[in-house]
Amino acid sequence: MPTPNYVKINAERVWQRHMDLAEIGKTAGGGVHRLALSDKDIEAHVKVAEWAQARGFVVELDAIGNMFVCRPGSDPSATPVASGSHTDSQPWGGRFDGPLGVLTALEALEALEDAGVTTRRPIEVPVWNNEEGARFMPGLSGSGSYTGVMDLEKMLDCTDDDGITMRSCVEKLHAALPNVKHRKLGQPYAGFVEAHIEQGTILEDAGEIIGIVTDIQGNRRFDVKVTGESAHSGTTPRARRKDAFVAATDIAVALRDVFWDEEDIARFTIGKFEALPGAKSVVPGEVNFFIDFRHPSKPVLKELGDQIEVVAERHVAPCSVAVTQASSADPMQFSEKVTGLIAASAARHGYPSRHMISCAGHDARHFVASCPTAMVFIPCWKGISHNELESAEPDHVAAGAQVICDVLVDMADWA
Ligand code: HGY
Ligand code: MN
Ligand code: MN
Repeated sequence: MPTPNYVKINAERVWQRHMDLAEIGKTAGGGVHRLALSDKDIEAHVKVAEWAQARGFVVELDAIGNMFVCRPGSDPSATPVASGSHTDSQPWGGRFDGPLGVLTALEALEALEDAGVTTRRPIEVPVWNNEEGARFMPGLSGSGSYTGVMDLEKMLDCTDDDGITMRSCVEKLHAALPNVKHRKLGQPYAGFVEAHIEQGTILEDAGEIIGIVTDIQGNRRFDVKVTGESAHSGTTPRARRKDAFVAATDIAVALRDVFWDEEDIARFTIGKFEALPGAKSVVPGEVNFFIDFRHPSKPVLKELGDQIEVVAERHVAPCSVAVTQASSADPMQFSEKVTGLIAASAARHGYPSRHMISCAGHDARHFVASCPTAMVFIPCWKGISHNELESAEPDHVAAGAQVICDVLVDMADWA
């Protein structure tokens, strides 16, 4: 069995790429504000495309605004393997959530190019559109449309809070890269691997460098609308009020108790809460809030998620409530064919590692059904993410890039 063509990545280059990309949409707090296909996110796509084209890699775009960096293999008829992630961020996000998966994979291609190594299969680096869902709900719609899990036209018709459609933003991306070829959705992959910061503290607490990600927990997300009656805050007695804020907060407190578990596995979050009309002397007549519920167990997702509407109805009088499920995704198990390669690479380089599940959602989930897929985690500072303070160590970024490079070399040689 010939020894695979493992090559050494360039640690300085991959770190500098992160710092350079972080300048695009940089916030005063040292994070990034780069919502999906905003001008800054489009600028980030153009920057990655420039880096790729400077190395002679082909860059392509598809109809949902995914971008692909492609490096040919010796067998052009072979199904490509891929590693990638996203450049869009949360409103006040960090420099590594997303870019780590794009830039470690780009580094792998550059290291192969530097070493003059040709793999059998072509290798692609996808930059998935709208992973975060911070601007356009649902998130993961780039990889979701690509794999057919989500409907392309429906995702293109999604609008942000200002009524701007995803479709118009994709058109702006295409216009920003006029010489880039378009390709149809759904190019199959023979294998997919994604590097990401852990967004938790397990690796950092254990002093380990590589997370061999075996599963992604599931989620259920809900829009909750509480309807009462706007009224004068000075003249309206409590007995006559239909105060949507009081009802919504009663529901929220009751739900917090329902979702509280001793083992602290359930993740129940109300991250967006809006009282309308939002005037200081008006009893709120409407409250809208968003629930993000996550759990590794499918039965628990069903049992607890189904409680939301029941509990809301129980606590809402004299107002009314509408609970709508915005999205859901089952827990997913990754392939041992790929986790085995990750573990072997970590051992080869002496990176302390562990098998673990992902509590965050990632584009990789969409490839589990169609090809061997897994993820590589590296630690991030105090597990902080979706926060401008998010940070990672250069050595850990380099280790992630080296493992991604090894795994791509292995997968690209699969028969
Ligand atoms: O929310 C998530 O799990 C991902 O970071 N977008
Ligand atoms: Mn992410
Ligand atoms: Mn994220």
